[in-house]
Amino acid sequence: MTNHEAFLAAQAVTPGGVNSPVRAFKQVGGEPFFVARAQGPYLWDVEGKRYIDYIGSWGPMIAGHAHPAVIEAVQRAAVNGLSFGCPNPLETALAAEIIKLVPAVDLVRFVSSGTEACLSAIRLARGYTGRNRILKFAGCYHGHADSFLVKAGSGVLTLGLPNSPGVPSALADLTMTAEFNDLDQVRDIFAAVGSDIAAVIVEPIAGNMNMIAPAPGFLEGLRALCDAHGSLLIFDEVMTGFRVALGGAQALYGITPDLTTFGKVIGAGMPVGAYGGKRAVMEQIAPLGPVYQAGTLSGNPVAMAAGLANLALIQTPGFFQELSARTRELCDGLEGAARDAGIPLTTISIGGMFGFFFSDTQVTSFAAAQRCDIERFKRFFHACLGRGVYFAPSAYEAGFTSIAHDSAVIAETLRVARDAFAAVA
Ligand code: KE4
Repeated sequence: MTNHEAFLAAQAVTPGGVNSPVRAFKQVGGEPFFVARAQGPYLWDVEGKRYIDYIGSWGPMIAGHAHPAVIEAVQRAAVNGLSFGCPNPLETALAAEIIKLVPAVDLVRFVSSGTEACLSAIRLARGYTGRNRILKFAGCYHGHADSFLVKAGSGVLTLGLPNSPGVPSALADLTMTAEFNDLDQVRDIFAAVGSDIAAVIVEPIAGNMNMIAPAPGFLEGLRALCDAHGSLLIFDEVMTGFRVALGGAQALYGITPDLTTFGKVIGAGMPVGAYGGKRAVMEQIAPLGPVYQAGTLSGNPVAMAAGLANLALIQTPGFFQELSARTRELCDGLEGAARDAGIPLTTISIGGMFGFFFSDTQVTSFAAAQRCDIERFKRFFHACLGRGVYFAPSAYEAGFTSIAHDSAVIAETLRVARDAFAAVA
């Protein structure tokens, strides 16, 4: 079977032939390849072509694909049953591990996706504060719950407008949107309606507008404004959690959010999300409190076992030092290869997460990310893909390394990138 045949077959039974839109290559053009198997830093498609993978299932594969310890944990759990719908000790063990690694979290609730974690956190914040408004940031993504599929309206309140059909405007209206790293704008919004804001939700390091770090003082400012107005600060660490550092972005920046959402790494590729935070807030969740949230497969033993194996691997001594060094080596090499080709390129890397922009200046805002040379990105993406290196199929996504991306893999990547830059110069 060829990739094209696989895509035709998929399109016959699934909208767009994919189960998540970014996989369809709409942002870069062309057709997606279909994966037959993965191992370590590699994917193989149905035609047997091998790719060095810088997506890693969008974050979970921080130990590399099909890590023996994760596979063994999944197999060991699976033979005892796939899901019970009853409490099991593995849920307790994974919750305890997250609490150990993230001091801001006293209690954890597992769900089955990052979307579910973020929508539950928002409901909890609204239930805890008795308020309805939330504030998010343009370019930040918190999954596809209605309250998040909202774009900024006009005016200081930047009242929400649906950015997808099917999102009721009455609900979108309750989501205000500010610019990431624009603390003055956030201050103005709080000055206007701070007493109505249940929560601010933010990716502490933005990974859905490519990768953009918080400006100095930005996260601290959000913390202070939430404290001053009785709003909750929610760090969406679905992507950054256990990815940019062992304790996530909150450990890097020394900020204590009221709630944190997790996903990806804590499931090692199995469907897991989680939200957690201060006991006083989390105790409002059913069955302890009145805020309802539930899930048939929440905390299922196979997913918990996979997550436990992944969190054990990332606690191996020197894991994040090695991961960070390899990611930095990749980015430094990309910058050097682009420079030699006379192509403006800036990069960013933190832990096992990175971004590169076809721009001659550091990108610190969504607007700046949108001004980059997207057309050249598309050509570079395909020039790399054709040579066996798979970067994210969108200029607005971050990249992910794993501990399996050793120096030899990085060196091979940079040889390919050098040729690809020459091809798009
Ligand atoms: P999921 O529902 O896709 O598990 O998680 C939603 C989510 C929440 N918060 C953040 C910060 C996220 O990055 C995500 C999902 N990330 C995307 C990649 N940018 C998943 C890839 C996809 O949509 O297929």
